[in-house]
Amino acid sequence: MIIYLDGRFVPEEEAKISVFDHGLLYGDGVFEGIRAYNGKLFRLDDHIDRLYDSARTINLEIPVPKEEFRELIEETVRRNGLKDAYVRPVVTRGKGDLGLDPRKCPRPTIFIIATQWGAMYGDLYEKGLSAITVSVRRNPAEALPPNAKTLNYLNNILAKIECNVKGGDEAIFFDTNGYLSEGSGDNIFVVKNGIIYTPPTLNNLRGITRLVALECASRLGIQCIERNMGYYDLYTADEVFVTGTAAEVAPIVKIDGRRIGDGRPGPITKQLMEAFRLETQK
Ligand code: PXG
Repeated sequence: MIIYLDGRFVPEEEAKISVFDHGLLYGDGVFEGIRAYNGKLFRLDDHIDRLYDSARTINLEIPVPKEEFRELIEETVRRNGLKDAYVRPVVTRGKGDLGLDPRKCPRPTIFIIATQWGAMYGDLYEKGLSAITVSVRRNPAEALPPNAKTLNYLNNILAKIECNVKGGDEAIFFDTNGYLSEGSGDNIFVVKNGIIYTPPTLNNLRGITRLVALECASRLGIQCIERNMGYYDLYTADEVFVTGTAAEVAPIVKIDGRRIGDGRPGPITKQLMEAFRLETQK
């Protein structure tokens, strides 16, 4: 595996960063997760824009213009000979001292990993996932905005741990107001009476797959409404699905042990799964 690290393409064994890197010491950095389908990076510009916006949120200046970053990502995929890939660009505050102060970090660290990665949930796309609503709340926007994709992912990992312990495939977050937020690594949608609902993006990541799903739905003539929801909306839904670069479009058929709809992936979810698949093959 060839990794891009700070200006060089190196074998994985040589891709090492300092123990003084603030990305490691404090989770001080930002990242993206991008898929390539058939050699083409899916919605690359949107991911680049979000990476730079995440960096802007934490006052981190990425020392490379967007166009160059874009080419580095494409080159990393090429050098690894990948057609269908998952790519992880990371920018950290860089090497500093043991204090928090980012002014002690003169140069951000940049690395890009590209790897083969198929369907995240295997055969669950046909059967549907079982989800767990977790007691840990999504980080409030006034503390750490979920819109910024930072390396500080413990909030999500705590949700995943709780979900694992309770035997689910994916965690579902509520925010500190009790509103439905998102999954640990994907956005959430509820279908009721033929209409798709999804939470507004203050309390979740502005997912790129989320946008693609909304585009597909509107093209199919399915009405989509952004609105705050509670667990009532979740438990009484006809269909629930999640979207993400890793998860793609994945049906949820059980939540907290309760059957959603008829307990099988619903027609609107299936329609969107197919529309999304076609979108990735364009
Ligand atoms: N919400 C969160 C919290 C995410 O981390 C999404 C939504 C979906 O966004 P996109 O733009 O990809 O549609 C993500 C995606 C994983 C994993 O293992 C997921 C993500 C990052 C790293 C790992 O599921 N992010």
